Amino acid sequence: MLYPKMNGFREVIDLSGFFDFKLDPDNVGEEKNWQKGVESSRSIGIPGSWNEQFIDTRDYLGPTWHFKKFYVPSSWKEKLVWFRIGAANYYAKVWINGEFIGEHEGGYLPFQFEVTDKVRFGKENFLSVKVDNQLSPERVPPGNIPEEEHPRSVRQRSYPDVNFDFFPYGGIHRPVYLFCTPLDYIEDIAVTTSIEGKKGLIKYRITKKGGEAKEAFIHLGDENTRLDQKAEFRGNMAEGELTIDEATFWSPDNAHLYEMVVELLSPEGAPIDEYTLSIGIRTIEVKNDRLYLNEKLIFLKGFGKHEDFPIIGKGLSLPLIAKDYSLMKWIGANSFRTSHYPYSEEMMNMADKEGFLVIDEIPAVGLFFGKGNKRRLSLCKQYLRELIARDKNHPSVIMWSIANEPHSTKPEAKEFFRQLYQHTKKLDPSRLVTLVSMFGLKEEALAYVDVICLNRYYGWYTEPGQLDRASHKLSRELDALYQTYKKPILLSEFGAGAIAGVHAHPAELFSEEYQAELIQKYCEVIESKPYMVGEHVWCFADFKTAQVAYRVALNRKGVFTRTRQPKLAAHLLRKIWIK
Ligand code: GCB
Repeated sequence: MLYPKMNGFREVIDLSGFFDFKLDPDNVGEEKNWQKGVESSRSIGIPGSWNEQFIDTRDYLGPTWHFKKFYVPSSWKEKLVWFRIGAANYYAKVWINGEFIGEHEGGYLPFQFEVTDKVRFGKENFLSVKVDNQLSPERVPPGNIPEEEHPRSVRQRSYPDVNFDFFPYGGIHRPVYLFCTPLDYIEDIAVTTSIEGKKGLIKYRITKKGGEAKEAFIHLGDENTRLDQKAEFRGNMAEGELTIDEATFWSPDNAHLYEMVVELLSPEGAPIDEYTLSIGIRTIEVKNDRLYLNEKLIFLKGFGKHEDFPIIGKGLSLPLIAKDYSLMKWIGANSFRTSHYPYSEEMMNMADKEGFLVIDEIPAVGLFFGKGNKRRLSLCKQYLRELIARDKNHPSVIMWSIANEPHSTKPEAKEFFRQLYQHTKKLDPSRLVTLVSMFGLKEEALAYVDVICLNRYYGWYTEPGQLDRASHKLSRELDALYQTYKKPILLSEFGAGAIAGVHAHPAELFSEEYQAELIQKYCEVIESKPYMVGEHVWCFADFKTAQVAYRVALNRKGVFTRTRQPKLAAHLLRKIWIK
């Protein structure tokens, strides 16, 4: 799926801004024809979650409506018109001028519909989007799970009753675009790269729709290189390969990007559509239980993160993205995981530019097994399909994560993850696949994955206040896990809660000192083991969770506060990571 871009053949209108907004707690909107509008509403800022923009909506998770008038230029008459939402959490239904356009399940991936026949050119149009974020055991990620389906102690039940540890913000979280393409257009481009000595090889596959175009013209370049090639379509697909003899490879040290311009040609040879992609030439592989980027050993230093900020909730904020990358660079990180859902396309583009290695995770968090497995599996497959369609061309993405901490002690979990692993490999054989585990040795599905991701909280949830015991247990467990699977291991979460400004000497729980000491001890253990391929601290910044007795207003495991000020641990990590 291509991100909408402006060029000589395509135009984009960003509909983000204020929308009219209305709650629909009794779910009567469709019956009452709110598709065509409502009498009373209030304004909501989009992109943004609805929870914190008003004082009466914080815990509201049911159906809501977003309305907006928009204009379609008459110059678009000879084009195809598309409507696209970057992400809406959790279930969205769209109407234009009262007519149903389409729907989408899953809160973190883009969806688009061709609406050429539904819009009025040169006139005002009316958009209504129903977004419903009810928690349900049927949904992924799940919530409101009945006791008999997934027993938990009363103390673990939060409000709202989510089966994961972040606030279930609802709303239109990413940009709403109207865009146009030519009638004959480039539908998709997929690129994979490889390396032979100094050579960089780029394989591409272009798919087109409509018309009689027989050829595409491909131009690849940077300040030193310029390659041009024609590719012929067979049916709707054209494939080819480009070789750069002295290529500059993409890596965190040098995030070098080439520009690839694809022109679609009419049968007479005139350009009729165009799309430009940024391409990084790099390889990623596991050899002898180690991780190699561009045939060189690589060690991942970084974080699990969240999309989370006061007031905007999970809404896209470009300044926040810029700030987070600048802090990650300052601290010496080279990677992060999109815990626990795909992040915005804007965040992913910046990872390519800034040279960060990304573990790209689907929203399969809090998975449990039993009734409803079939639906959960098919949703996870859908998420992987959509995620790979969206992110396949990013050099920054090195690994797909198929789940975070599934409650997978039941036998059916093994088959579930075998299928998900195979599904992912089939969709993208060029990248590694991981599962982020809390069960460690008891997690049978680790037999399938390429890299083992393990989350550990010795010294926090267990052995609180006893850091020597904690590192000893960690060391023993890592060795045992490696002996069993002989696979590279990434410690994908470890950390301690620290309330900024709370100090204790000797260190104790919730003090900045304790968080810093725990992180230091963990890094020492991890870096002493050659099979460990990285350390991702949990978490980059404090973040909002549902209300529960063991969270102090926020999850405090951030090494930065929620508003991005460093705690002691941030300064310490900078010393560890910038050597
Ligand atoms: C985990 C989860 C993460 C939580 C974290 C914690 O293992 O993957 O979502 O926030 O632990 O702080 O408990």
